[in-house]
Amino acid sequence: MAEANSTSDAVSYGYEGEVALICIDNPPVNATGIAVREGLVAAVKAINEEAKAKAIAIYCAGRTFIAGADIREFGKPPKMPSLTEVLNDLEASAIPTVSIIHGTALGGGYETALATHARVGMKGAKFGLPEVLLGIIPGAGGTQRLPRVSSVGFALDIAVSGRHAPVEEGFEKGAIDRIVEPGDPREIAIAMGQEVIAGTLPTRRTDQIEAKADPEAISNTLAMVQKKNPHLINLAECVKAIEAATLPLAEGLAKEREHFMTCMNSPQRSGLIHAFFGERAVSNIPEAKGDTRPLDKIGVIGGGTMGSGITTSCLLAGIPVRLIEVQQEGLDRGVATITKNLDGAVSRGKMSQDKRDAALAMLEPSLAMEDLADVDLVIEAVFEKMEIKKDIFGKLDTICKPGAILASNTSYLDVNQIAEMTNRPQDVLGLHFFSPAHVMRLLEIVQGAKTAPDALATGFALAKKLKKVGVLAQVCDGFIGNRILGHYGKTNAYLVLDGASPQQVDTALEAFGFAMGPNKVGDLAGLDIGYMTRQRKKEEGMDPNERYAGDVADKICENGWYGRKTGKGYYMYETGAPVPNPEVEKIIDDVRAEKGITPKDFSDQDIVDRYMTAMIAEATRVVEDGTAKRPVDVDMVFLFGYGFPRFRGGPLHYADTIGAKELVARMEEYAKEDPHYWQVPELLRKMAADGTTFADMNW
Ligand code: T1G
Repeated sequence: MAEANSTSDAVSYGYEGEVALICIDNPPVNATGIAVREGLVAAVKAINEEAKAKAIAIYCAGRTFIAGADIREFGKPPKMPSLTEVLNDLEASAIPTVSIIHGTALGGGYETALATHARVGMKGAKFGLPEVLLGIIPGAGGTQRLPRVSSVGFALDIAVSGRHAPVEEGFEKGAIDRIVEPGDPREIAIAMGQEVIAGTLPTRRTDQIEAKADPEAISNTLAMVQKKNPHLINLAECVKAIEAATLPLAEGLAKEREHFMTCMNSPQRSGLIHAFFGERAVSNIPEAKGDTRPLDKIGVIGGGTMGSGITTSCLLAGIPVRLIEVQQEGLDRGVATITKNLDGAVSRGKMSQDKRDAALAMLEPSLAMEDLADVDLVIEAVFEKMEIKKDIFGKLDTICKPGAILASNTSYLDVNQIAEMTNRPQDVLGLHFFSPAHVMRLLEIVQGAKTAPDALATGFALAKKLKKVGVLAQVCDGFIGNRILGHYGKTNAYLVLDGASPQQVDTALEAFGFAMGPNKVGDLAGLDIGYMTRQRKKEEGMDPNERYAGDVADKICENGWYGRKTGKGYYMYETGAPVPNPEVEKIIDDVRAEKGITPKDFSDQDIVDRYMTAMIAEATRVVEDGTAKRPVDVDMVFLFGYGFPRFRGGPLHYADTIGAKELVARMEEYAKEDPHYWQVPELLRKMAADGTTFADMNW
């Protein structure tokens, strides 16, 4: 413990002259778990009772100031004292208090700082109230105290965006009282405590400051959140809580509590917290740990959409790339796309012009595969044809240095077959990026039968370097995401064949929370990709029991309508918002007539239930056969690669809100129409029988 007197496992206090120091030490991020809450109350009480100090300075050990309440405590029976009570005691301290912020002061952490009588931030530190990203709102005074020390407008900005703001900006807005050079938090705590005593660092009790009302900012923000995030309930709750900041603090805190509990009790909270921990859990596996190989230079083969996106992602991460194409025209197109991607990042304020120039300078275009002899990793991103990929890996085997990792960006194909084209299958794996590869955060890391542990761990190291969410997948047709998509995508087609319109399906699923319905997504990605996959599957031979799902989509493609890139698909893309393509309606009617289908009415809920049940069915099989390690891995694939609504946590987190019994019953009901398609996974039957949930299978 940093200080002499421990008041809990995580808090200690001591004295330097007339300055009392409270140290919080609760790794990894000093979250305000019960040990911190109890320890802090006891320390403030003891120091005031001992009456030896004229100032109290609060600082944290480790890499950061308090990064929030302990999220792992959510959903469990609350332990007293609550953080709100702790901070009210802290604020009432007769001896003035100051908080020393290094790293990040977030959520309950920044609320702790707001309850002290002055806030000092080290240059480079960040602060924020990111609770909304977890489906809740600040619940320990943040919505009441920030408007008092700063303004209602700034409080709305910080709390509704959830962004981590630099302390320097906070200083300008009154949210931070002093900026100091970075240094040892304890030393700075002593110095700032002395400044409080000397009166050179003014202090003020936040509860004695009145917040100035700003009804315009409140109504504008309310309108904005309802327009921008119509699904999320907590943003409006947050605005309403901040609106109460003009009340006396005790009343305002009570209001905040009401809005906080509304969010706490919403399923959105558990979905968003599942997403928070899931994003970290996917790389918290043995395969992601251990030795890795160097990633100082990467080779990318193919300058198409995927190749140039992957190259951009590497350059943005500061990794030099050698880009290989077979013809000058293709190479020029690749370089042009990469340049456009980087310029886009500059125009969106994501990077400076200097950084853009430096990134582009690390790009080495080449027409010679031999130039890959010295790279650490090759990522092949050429046409999705096995023969082409096999040919390339055969060549790479003779060109690349020993120990170089050979990866394929294939979306479906068998990585083991590709690896067999080399004498080094231990160096081969799949690295499946998602389009646009410099934007989409998902990276499926596909383990081949002979992939070496350090090659696999290097895949995860690359994901971390590229700020991607790397998820381990085993080899099968389409790995985790595309295999599941391949299954539930048919439900979309069956719904249209049996009576729903493509627009109704899209609208129902957008109301469920998807950013875009499946038919709009098809138009965006290009309907020709699905068409080629269906042709490949036909050539490989389909199960005679399977109901073909491609009748309508095939006819659309056979008209040369591939979606946005041809201006026509399920929708027309002339001017403004896409409008339904009336000729598709005719195609649907013709196909139904051909197949003797009498269309039936589906409610939007029917559509969501069938679509989600199909997704859950195949997702269960993917966990059952080990293609995915745990349900959370499937969930993160869909959150970061398929636009699944984050507040629902992912298909299997969502499945637990329905329950295995109900899901089995639904599938058995739907199976009356199509027993082959609606087979119930054994795992789901077992869960229905023994009451286990997908959450029970996560670790
Ligand atoms: N509670 C519990 N564990 C936490 C945590 C938290 N608040 N924050 C991080 N961790 C764990 C995380 O799971 C990981 O564990 C390890 O710490 C390192 O995190 C009343 C109710 C601080 C910017 O939303 O944004 O306060 O995987 O890998 O990339 O109003 O963590 O190693 O086992 O993310 O350097 C509000 C959440 C809470 C901030 C560091 N606070 N944390 O990022 O490391 S709600 C937040 C972060 C609240 C009050 C309300 C980031 C970080 P493991 P990491 P990092």
